[in-house]
Amino acid sequence: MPQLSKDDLIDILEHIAQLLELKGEVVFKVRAYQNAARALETFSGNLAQLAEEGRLGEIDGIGKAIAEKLTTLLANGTLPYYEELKAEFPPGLFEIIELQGLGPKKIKALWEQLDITTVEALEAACKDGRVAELSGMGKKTADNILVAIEARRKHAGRFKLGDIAHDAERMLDDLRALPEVNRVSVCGSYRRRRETVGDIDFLVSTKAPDEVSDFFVKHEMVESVLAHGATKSSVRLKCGIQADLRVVKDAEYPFALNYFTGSKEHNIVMRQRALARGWTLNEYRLGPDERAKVEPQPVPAIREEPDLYRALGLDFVEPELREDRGEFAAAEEHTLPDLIEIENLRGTFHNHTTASDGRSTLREMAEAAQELGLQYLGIADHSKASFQAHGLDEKRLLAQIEDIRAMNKEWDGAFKLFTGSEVDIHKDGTLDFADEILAQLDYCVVSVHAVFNLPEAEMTARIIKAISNPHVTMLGHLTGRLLLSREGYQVDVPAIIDAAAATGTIIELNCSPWRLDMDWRHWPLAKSKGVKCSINPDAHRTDQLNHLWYGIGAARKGWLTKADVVNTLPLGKIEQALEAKKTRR
Ligand code: DGT
Ligand code: CA
Ligand code: CA
Ligand code: ZN
Repeated sequence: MPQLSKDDLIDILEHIAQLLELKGEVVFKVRAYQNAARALETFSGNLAQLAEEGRLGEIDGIGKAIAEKLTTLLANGTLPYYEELKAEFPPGLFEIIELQGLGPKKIKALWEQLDITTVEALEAACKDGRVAELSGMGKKTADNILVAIEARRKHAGRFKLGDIAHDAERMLDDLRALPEVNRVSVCGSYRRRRETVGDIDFLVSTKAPDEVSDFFVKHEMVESVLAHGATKSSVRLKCGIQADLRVVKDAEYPFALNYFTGSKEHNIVMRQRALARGWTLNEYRLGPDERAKVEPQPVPAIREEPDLYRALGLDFVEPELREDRGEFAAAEEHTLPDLIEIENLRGTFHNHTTASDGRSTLREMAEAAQELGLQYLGIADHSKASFQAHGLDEKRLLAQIEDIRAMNKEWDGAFKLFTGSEVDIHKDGTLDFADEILAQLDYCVVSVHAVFNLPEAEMTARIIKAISNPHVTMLGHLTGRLLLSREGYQVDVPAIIDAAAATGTIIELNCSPWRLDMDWRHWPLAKSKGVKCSINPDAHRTDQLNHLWYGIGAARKGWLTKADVVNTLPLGKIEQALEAKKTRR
């Protein structure tokens, strides 16, 4: 069993304080636990070692009784006192405790007088007027509780990276602009570019923690303050997501940056590697482990994150790869990939215009692509089966090809639009356009847009049949998932990857932040089979060309390099890549 972390201990202390308050314990006893939690937050030494030496009570703010409990927790991972205390309460009450703005006194009154022990019962009692009738509550309290229950529902889930990235970057810029701030970064799942994010973690090093924390909690984007301290603050942003700020000394920064970037799984291996060298690693420092069974090696100076990796015998691991999915072996063997960067992109495919369901015209899309510095843009409006999306029939498609050819003459080689189509894959795997039509296009993407509910084997066969057509250049949004709202359809992804490899079909990384499909977890397999990726924004408006930023994050998370992604090829080379499948033996 892994040892409890400092954060785990802080959570337990805070929880004990809440439960004691709910029980009606004397104030000083409650305070003792709250103070101990605060003391741990700012403590930067080696907890495990102090505990082993029986010296936890020497930490300012931690008394003898709590020191003993912490020692037990660190040694055994559980604490009988805590387990017994929790057992005194109905489990549903713990969810009520989590509601914003409901203190222990009110929770106690609701429990004792109305027998309310679940959020559902609380909601009903607020609605039928029973809560308003309790002494010291009133209609206003009942209404506030309903708002808190609603907020809990809304915030229970996770957020799409694309829904919070703007706020995260803005806060980052604003923190960076403070003269007091020395170093700053976003950490956590955001820095690792996960497709969804639970909360945003900011880290700052400064000599003026109070000023920086005050700035953070008073920021214009903040809706409410959940916690406010010199080293740790939490807020709810107006967009709904929680954001944490950690403030450390500059010497602690590389360790905190690494710890709070995670993932937890990655951190565990980092700690083990430190221990193996006779060191302990936590969010504040790398130091000699006095309990070490091996003779500790001298601890090297660490100023930046790469120094830490080097000290542990590793090449620097980019944040996107820190999921404990093979990065340690590769970092040891110097075989980590040189990950793709946004500057590597030369163009992109799968974009819509007003001809189907897009909001920007062909010319607007072309101009926006040029402004982004791209050399080419692939158009792919819907085909006729997607009638809700105003899909193009053969006649309109051929007319669009003429328009594009005329426009390309204007640019005279400096920029190029590629003619294409996002062709629907029918239920039986046939395509929405005949080969004679497809043969006139520079490229085409094929996608499933209807009949999602096939059994896995049938869906897999349907897609494989579609991509076996030599005119099909790439496969669009492989699973059809919509993040946090629609599961992808049942499909055997490894079998599709094999078929793409066998047929020479490119697989799209649809980088609309609603999709990010094919998922980053499958790209290492695709790459190992030699399948190429095209990072496609599926833009329906000029500003959605910026989805490419999410695509780069997802591609990096999938271990992809510039060489794995076709739309890094410049004009003059990309044409051959689009033709490659048709000219295969
Ligand atoms: P999220 O917010 O659910 O999208 O995911 P993360 O990865 O941002 O997780 P979060 O915000 O709870 O914590 C940020 C990082 O802090 C996490 O990636 C690793 C580190 N961390 C937090 N709690 C623990 C822990 O109990 N043990 C270890 N080893 N690391 C932790
Ligand atoms: Ca987080
Ligand atoms: Ca967090
Ligand atoms: Zn589509």
